[in-house]
Amino acid sequence: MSTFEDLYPSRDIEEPLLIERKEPVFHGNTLNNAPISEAQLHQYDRDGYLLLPNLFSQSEVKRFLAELDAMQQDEALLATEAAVTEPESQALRSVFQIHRNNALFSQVATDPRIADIARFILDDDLYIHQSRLNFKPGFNGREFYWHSDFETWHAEDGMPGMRALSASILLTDNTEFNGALMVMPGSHRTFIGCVGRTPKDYYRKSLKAQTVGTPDTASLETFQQRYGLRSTAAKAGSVLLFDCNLMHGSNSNITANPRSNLFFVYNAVSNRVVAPFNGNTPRPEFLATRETFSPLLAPEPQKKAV
Ligand code: 6CS
Ligand code: FE
Repeated sequence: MSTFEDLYPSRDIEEPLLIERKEPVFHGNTLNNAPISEAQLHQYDRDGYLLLPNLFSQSEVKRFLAELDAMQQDEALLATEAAVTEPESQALRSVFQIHRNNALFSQVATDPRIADIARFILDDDLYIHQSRLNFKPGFNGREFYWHSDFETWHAEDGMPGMRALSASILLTDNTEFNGALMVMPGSHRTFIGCVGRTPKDYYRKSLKAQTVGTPDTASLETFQQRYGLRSTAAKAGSVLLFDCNLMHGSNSNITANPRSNLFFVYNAVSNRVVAPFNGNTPRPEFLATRETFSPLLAPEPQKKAV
C-alpha cells in the first residue's frame, strides 16, 4: 500500500465519489517563451484538451504508418505482453512501450513539437510514463469505454497527483465514423472515484475492455449533462493533447477505415509513480515506467544573441 496520502480514493469505496481536482491544470506561471499561444493555453486549461491540426507532415505520417505495418508483421513483438489483441478477434488493439522498443517512435517521443508543450504545461522535467499505439482496426476495433486515464494510473500505477498529460498523434484521419476520441470538455477538474476492487493482474483484461475503474452510469450522466460531449475528429498528422484526468472514450470502429493513433504520456518527474494506491502489486514496466525511468533531456536553453 502506498505511504503517500491518497488524494483521490477509488476502487475500494462503497459509493462513487466526486472529488474536486487539487492540482492546477497549467502548472507554470509565465507565458515567456511559451510554445503555444495564450488563447491555446486558455483553451487547454478550460477544456482539458487542445487540438493541434496538421502538426506532423504527411510524409512523416507515411513513415509512421510504414512502421505500424512492420510492427504488425513482427512475430517476436506480437508474442510479447506489450502487444494486446482485440477482445473478440486476433486483430491488434494496442502495442505498448514503443518509446523504448521502437527506434523511430522513441525519437518522436522527444520531438520538441510535442515535448516542449508538455514541459511548458507541466512546468517540470518530464519522463514517459507510458506509450502506446492504438490501432482501432477497421470492423474489429472495439470501443474504449468512458474513463479517466488518471484514475487507472493513480489506482493501479501509483501516480500521486494530476501532473501528467497525453499527446495523441493521429496516424489516420479520425472521423465521427471510425471512432475518433470523444471527450467531456471541462471534466478534467473533477475526479470520479469508482466502485469496485481491482482484480489481481487486471491489466490482462482491462487493456482489451475496461470495466473496473470506469465510472458508474449515474456519475457519467451527471458529467454529460454538466460538460457535454465533443468529438476530437481531425486529419492524420494532427496532435491531440489532453489532461490525465479528462473523461474520454471512443466508439467501436465498424467502418473499413482504421483509426490508428500514437500516444505518449508525459509525467512530471516530481509526480513519479509510487506504490499503487489500490494496494495491488505494480503493473508491469511496459504499462508504467519504473525501472526504466529516464528524464527527457530538456532542450539546450536558447543562447541569447550577444
Ligand atoms: O490502463 C491504461 O493505462 C490504459 N487504459 C486506457 C483505457 N487508457 C489509458 C491507458 O492506455
Ligand atoms: Fe485512455
